[in-house]
Amino acid sequence: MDWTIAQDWGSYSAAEHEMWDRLFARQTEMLPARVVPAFMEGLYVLRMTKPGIPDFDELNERLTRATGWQVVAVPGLVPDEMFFEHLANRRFVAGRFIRTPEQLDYLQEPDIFHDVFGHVPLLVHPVFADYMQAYGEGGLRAASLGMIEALARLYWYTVEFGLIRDGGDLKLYGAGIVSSYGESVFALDDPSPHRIAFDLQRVMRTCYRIDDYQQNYFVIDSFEDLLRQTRDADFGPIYECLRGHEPIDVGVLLPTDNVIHTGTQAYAKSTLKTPSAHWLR
Ligand code: HBI
Ligand code: FE
Repeated sequence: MDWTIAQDWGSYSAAEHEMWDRLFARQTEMLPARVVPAFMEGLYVLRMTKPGIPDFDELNERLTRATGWQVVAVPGLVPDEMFFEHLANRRFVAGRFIRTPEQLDYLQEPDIFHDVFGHVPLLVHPVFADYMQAYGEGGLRAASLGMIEALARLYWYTVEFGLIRDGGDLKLYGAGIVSSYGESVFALDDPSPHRIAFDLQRVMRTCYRIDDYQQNYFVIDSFEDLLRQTRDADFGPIYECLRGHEPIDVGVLLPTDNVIHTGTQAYAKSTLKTPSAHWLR
């Protein structure tokens, strides 16, 4: 049981295709100036500009030719080790359902727009494709060492909510950001969040929120640098060091941080929820 199901593309309704087109138009109208160029290149290579929900069979013909990756449909979140197993074999698991109009701006569970529009275009980029597979392999090792939480933070602050330098600018690349209209603006323009240069151990110790915009964003220099820092790292000593340290709360800056922007945290303070335990990981 690998948790995969048929996408059954023929069963999507006109309303579901229209929802995809509505989300796609809203994002592609605002992303070109904000998102890392490799993302837009991936959209074109995969012909994702075609109207309607992408048919995974068509998508995979191009994606597999580009980097050996394929998208497989799953019913929802799959168990961590199964998730890592798929990534380690260049299979990206994607929900096949699409959000309803009421969920336009936020839903807790990743839908096909988050998974396919957000995550898949960068899988065309050879170095990012290598990073995602290395992440899967690292996840399987972490699972055997009881360090999944540290790996999940790395995923969260790179694959889901990462920023990247592009010349003198900061650009978006995290899927959780690029699939969200509001956060695509907030992550770059809002003075509230901290923007901190990526540091592997710092990220693996840093808690994150799943219920609202991030209070911290971490900035990589390039996908090459991210891959170099992770694939070749010896995680043994890193895990030993992590075991000896408390997690770092969201919104906190350390004296050792290379801070790119010191956030006001005004947004987080203004939307102060009583973050229950499951919202901080
Ligand atoms: N399952 N379908 C799906 N999609 C994800 O992004 C996902 C998952 N399971 C676990 C998971 N992500 C993260 O917790 C990993 O970082 C462990
Ligand atoms: Fe995701």
